[in-house]
Amino acid sequence: MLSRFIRRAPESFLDREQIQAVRSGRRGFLAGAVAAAAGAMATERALALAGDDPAIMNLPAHSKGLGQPVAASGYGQPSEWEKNLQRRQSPGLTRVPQSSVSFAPLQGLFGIITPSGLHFERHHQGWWDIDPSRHRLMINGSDDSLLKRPTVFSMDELMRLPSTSRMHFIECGANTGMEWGNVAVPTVQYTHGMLSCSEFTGVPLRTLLEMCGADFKRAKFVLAEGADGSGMTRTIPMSMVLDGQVLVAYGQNGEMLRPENGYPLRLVVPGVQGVSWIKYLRRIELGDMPYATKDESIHYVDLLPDGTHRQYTSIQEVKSVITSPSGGQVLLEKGFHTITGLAWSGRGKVKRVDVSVDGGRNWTPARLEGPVLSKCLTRFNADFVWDGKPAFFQSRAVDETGQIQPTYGELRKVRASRSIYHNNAIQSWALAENGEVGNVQLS
Ligand SMILES: Nc1nc2c(c(=O)[nH]1)N[C@H]1C(S)=C(S)[C@@H](COP(=O)(O)O)O[C@H]1N2
Ligand SMILES: [Mo]
Repeated sequence: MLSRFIRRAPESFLDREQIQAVRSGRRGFLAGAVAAAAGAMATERALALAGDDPAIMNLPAHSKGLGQPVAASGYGQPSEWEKNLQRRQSPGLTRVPQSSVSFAPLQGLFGIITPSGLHFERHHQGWWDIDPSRHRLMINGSDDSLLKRPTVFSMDELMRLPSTSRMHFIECGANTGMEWGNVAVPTVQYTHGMLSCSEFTGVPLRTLLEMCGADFKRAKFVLAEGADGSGMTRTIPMSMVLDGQVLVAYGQNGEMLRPENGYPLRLVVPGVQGVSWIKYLRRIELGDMPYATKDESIHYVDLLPDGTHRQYTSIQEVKSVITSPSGGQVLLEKGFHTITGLAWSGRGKVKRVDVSVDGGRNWTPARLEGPVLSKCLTRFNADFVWDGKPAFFQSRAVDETGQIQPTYGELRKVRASRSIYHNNAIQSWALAENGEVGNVQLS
């Protein structure tokens, strides 16, 4: 039985074992595995490698029987074994689930794209699955001189126009908000999970405004309005629209937007806090001054140490977080581990990420995994060999404009600790001798 198994699938089996061997630091074992892979595998060697591991010694049912038919489900679902990877709500954070948040499970994601079904959700008055054949986008001016041809577009009309696809992160301005005062939540899902990244497809807003005859000299501001009951409206400066980056988007990761994320139409405002990415987008109005809507004059403002408010901020500043090892995870063995995380900046590309395992005393540059795109998540990795002693993991991102992610100490000097929004401080995770990782704050 054993030799038959080895004849059938030696390479894939060895690859997995090699990875496990590296992870657990069993170097001698690894050398043996590599040697065995290189040449024809002798039976004794294979037996030694397999040990008495039942996962190898007993041929599993899936290697003997007939599998599932194609199209068992018309829309594929994740493996049964991945059920634990879920968006989650923070119990007690909000009073009703319609005006609430679900956080993306950053600790379990790879690369930079967030699977659409795990994209964080932030609704002010619940989500809707709007019939696209009845959805309209109206574009008008606050007076007719700002826009020559006010127009109402159907989805069909919009989807005939030249489109573009671009990968961008979206982060709620309140992400990491619970941590302002002190450590508040246990896992990276709750500290940083109001963050996601997708490939969005849509029509540049600039193209639509040109079609409608906008007076770009006088129309300095854009008001975007959603079709849900929240009356979600935000002012966007025209300067942001003119460079072509703002999209009226219907696509997300190769398919239509998910209902939770604004189906059938949402605004994509790269680099800007999530609240400006109006979902269920139904109206764009051009104006010659900011609109001072409730979501910019009352909400999403920062209380400064001198008691004044910082309003109309929009860019999400440079930030990063180690997603693994992170709070709630456990290192099972000493030896080699990969430190992995995400970095992003609303001002452009991430230039560098430094990683520390001693709470910020020493820093080493992490590897930035490509592609490194503007206003998009960037994946970074760094090597860590655990000697069994306590450690403090931190990451610090620098963007292409030279902005450096601040420590809590530096951020609180200018912003005190009573804010809710715009916390881009360096996150620390403490590794204990028993392998448990927890959330701590170091200044
Ligand atoms: N129409 C509408 N647009 C909206 C919101 C909303 O409640 N209604 N919430 C905003 C906020 S605060 C954020 S952070 C993002 C969240 O987008 P997501 O739910 O796709 O993650 O949508 C923004 N756009
Ligand atoms: Mo938000």
